[in-house]
Amino acid sequence: MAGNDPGARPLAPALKTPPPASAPVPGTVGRQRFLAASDDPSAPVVLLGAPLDATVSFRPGTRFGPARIREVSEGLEDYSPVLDRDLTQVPFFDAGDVELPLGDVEGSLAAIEAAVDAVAGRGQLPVVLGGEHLLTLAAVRAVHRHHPDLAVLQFDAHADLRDDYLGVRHSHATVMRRIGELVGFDRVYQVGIRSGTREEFAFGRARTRFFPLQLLEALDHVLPQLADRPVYVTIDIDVVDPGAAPGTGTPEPAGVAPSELLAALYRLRELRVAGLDVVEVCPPQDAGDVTAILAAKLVREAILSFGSGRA
Ligand SMILES: [Mn+2]
Repeated sequence: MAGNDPGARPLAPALKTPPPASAPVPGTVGRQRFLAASDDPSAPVVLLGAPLDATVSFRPGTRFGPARIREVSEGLEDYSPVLDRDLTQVPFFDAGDVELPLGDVEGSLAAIEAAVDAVAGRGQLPVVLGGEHLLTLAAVRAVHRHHPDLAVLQFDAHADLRDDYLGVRHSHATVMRRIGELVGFDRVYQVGIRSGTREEFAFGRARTRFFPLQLLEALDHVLPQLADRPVYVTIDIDVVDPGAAPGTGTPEPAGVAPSELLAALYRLRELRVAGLDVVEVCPPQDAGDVTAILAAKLVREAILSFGSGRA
């Protein structure tokens, strides 16, 4: 009996992740980094992974999104020929992933909110890698605290406007409903939407700035309305056609081309973007990583578009 042997040494303590408070962004654990990330936690842009994968309704796996997006980012150049700028000119810090209490949706949202709040509170631009779309509620809560006049611009195949999904109010299928309740439905701009219930479409047409079945044309109306206020941009990768972005949990046929989504992103350069995410990348469903690579390219172009001029 080791316990009775005065010569017995206690077992080595279990390895623990570092106390979250010591991380540059509270609650995060560093893993691999995105292409060309800087070592400076005070960089004007902070990338955060939020591997939430709790309420997806069809095919799970978004928890692997942030890691895979970082991994494949190494295959991209750090130079954007469209923006004529490279990632060394726009320093950004990769804080790693928010550590989530698995199975605890409310606790996970609180952890994501705290991490994004720390970034936004320092005047840095949070760029969040998902993870499922529900994480956007946590991120918007945090950014909204620092920008009370925040508007939210959503690119998505789905309206995500259900009041509940199978009785659950916090779900990736209800996220824009909850966000509208927070910031005001007249500040929720929804483009690219091509799927939802009759009730969601009726609700969107009546309450939000709802632009179903169009993307670039919608921006002609949306951009002038957003000109004077901070904007949180949420990009659900399933807005893209599943032929070009199959690695997602709830694919919806007949979406836009990657080039059209990128063109939309470039048009947002004139906006005051206060936060951004790319969500719903599901690596187990991907084909040749094309969806993760597209997400990485969107992240690079977003950093180069919205990160400069913030230093
Ligand atoms: Mn969505």
